[in-house]
Amino acid sequence: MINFRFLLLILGAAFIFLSCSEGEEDRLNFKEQGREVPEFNADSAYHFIERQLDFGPRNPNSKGHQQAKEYLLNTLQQYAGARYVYAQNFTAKGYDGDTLSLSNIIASFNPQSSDRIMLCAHWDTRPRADKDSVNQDKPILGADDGASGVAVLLEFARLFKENPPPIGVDIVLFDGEDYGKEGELSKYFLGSRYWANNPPVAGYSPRFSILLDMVGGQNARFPKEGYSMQFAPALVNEVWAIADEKGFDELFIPEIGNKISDDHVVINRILGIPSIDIIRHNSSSTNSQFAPYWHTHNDNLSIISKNTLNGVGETVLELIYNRVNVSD
Ligand code: AHN
Ligand code: ZN
Repeated sequence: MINFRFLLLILGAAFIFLSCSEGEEDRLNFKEQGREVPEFNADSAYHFIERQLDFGPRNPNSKGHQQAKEYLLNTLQQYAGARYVYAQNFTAKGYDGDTLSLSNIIASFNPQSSDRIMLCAHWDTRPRADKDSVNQDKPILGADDGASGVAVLLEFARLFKENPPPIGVDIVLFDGEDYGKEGELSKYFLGSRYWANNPPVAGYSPRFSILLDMVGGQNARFPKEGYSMQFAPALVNEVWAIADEKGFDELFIPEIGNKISDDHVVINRILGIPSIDIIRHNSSSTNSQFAPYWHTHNDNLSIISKNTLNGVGETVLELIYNRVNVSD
């Protein structure tokens, strides 16, 4: 009799243990939810790129940077409500003794939900065109490298207001991502590093994070980025599977790409949030890592493709509204 009770106890404990650990795994376990998914408007996303480019280059301490910050705050406040938008202001050491005034911009949707996901992009642009053959010391416009990821997220914000997402969503726009000189990683990712070391909400632990970087160019290809595969392969595979189902398999190609240092690596390493990067880059076999216009003055509106924006937008919206396992 005692043995039998003991056995029950063990079985009970095992059951509780297994159901808890399964609950944990569910956070990156996806299933069709039978929910309606709002339609991504690529014209609107394109317009959000134009609006950012109107301010000119948006590198730290520039006039365009200050103006873009105000624009992003105002626009997000319009969609999330003023109470749920926050500018995390901080300073960082730049080159030549400069002090950079930087801001991460955060907007929360469905703010009551404790069950959350995170979407991010960098909003700053590069202060130099080091891959160009002319005017290398002039800041770039960053239509793809900067504005595109932000524009897709602003379009999401617009849709979140009209169609509240089934899970809490935080949009985080990082500053100071692209400030560093090539080979000097310590001056890249200034915003994500500050944010991860000083999280505005203590204990913040979304299910996962998706970084969008250079998601608007013509002829874009998104191989499965190497660090993303290391940190959150289930999420990568789900996103690429959705893209395949929706006919965006020429954009989201089923190849393992290089390992690209970017804001998602910072988030993974410092906070342990499973994070992936949807980033245009070339497959390992190619000589050049990035697009031909990367870090040149050709990264302007002329290389932006609404088709690319649409493929990324529709794929990620399907994930958010219809694949994330949420019981309501
Ligand atoms: C490096 O260039 C080391 N990583 C790519 C991060 C980046 C730059 N994304 C946009 N610009
Ligand atoms: Zn860049």
